[in-house]
Amino acid sequence: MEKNGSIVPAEFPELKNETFLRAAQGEQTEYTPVWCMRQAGRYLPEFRETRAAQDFFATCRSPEMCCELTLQPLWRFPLDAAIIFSDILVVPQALGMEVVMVPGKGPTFPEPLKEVEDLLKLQQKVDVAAELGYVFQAITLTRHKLEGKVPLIGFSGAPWTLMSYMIEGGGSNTMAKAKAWLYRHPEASHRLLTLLTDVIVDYLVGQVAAGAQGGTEEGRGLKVAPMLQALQLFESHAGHLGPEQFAEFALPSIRSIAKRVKNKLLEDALPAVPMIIFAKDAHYALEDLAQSGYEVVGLDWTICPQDARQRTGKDITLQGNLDPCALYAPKEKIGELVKKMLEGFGSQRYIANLGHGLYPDICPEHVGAFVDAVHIHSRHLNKCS
Ligand code: 1CP
Repeated sequence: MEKNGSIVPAEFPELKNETFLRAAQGEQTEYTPVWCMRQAGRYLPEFRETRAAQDFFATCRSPEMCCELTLQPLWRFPLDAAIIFSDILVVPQALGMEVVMVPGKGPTFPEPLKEVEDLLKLQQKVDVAAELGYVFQAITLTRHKLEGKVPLIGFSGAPWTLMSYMIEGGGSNTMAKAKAWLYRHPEASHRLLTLLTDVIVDYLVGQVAAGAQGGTEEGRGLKVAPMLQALQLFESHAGHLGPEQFAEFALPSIRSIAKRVKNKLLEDALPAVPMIIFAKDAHYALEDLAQSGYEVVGLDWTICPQDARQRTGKDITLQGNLDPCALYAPKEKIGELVKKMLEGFGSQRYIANLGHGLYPDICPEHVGAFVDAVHIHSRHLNKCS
């Protein structure tokens, strides 16, 4: 694993649990795989302890810390996938913007984009390996330390969601400033979205290269490797756009990212990996999302499983969508809700998850109850079908 003192992406341990990857590719599974968005997070006391001493983005820049935080939930729960600990806002940082974590407030940009001219301050050509190499190192290290237990998911924010943070300067209830750009400066908005799309494509391909099996310096990927990773694109602010703005300002980049990442992986002789699109609150675009080039469509909890199945067709894997707040319910109730969700989606071509990330005050024991309920009820459903 170490070569000239540095960690290299090669000779990873053999994957022991392929259930998540099988479901993502549309193959039969013995049970429904499950993972949770934000499974590495503040609801875990050990996470709070590890994170307490350091600045959030300093944590993101430390491959050892990212690795440790990624693995923490796996020591507690029999999850079927890990997601690398990082944040979507490392991409605006790579474009030259400052982002700081303000305790009690969240991520903040001291100098957000205000005028169209501010676009010129951004790096127009980003050397992704130089700017985000620390994420790639975290992925390589984590792939080793995972010991093949489960696959590792890499991720990025989608262009519209990142653009909205870069203009708002942080979280916002209305996204009024970012949406004003779409109405007043459509051409500049497209320029920014294109710049982000270019960076995201290189960033996602770099993540696969960092975790791909057989990626030795002598013959990177020449042997076609088993797929040991997946990628998720987070369009967390899709719900602020209506159908028309989504079609104009979000969907084209979402489609382009899937197509370009897949082409680039092929060109670079890297393994193809399943891709997941999670566009929160974009129910109006469900049919389009199912056709946008991703193997898996992630759903928030406002969509009923049966409707989602009917609208997306048989050739797509769905992921989601229990309301994170359902985990405040007593454990028996969580079991009932999971059973209902599984009956709605069916146990195949399905990856169980929440409809959004875990909240910091959710009890870890209830997360365990959710994971166990998915495994138990899906095995039962499979036996009965
Ligand atoms: O101090 C802390 O620990 C801050 C909490 C925190 C954590 C644990 C933030 C700040 N980011 C993260 C990690 C993180 N972020 C992961 C880790 C892997 C995992 O899921 O286990 C991931 C995938 C993200 C992605 C992310 N960051 C998204 C997309 C998912 C989503 O929630 O919709 C978004 C929108 C962000 C921005 C962000 N980062 C952090 C916060 C509090 C926010 C939201 C800010 C806001 O809009 O108000």
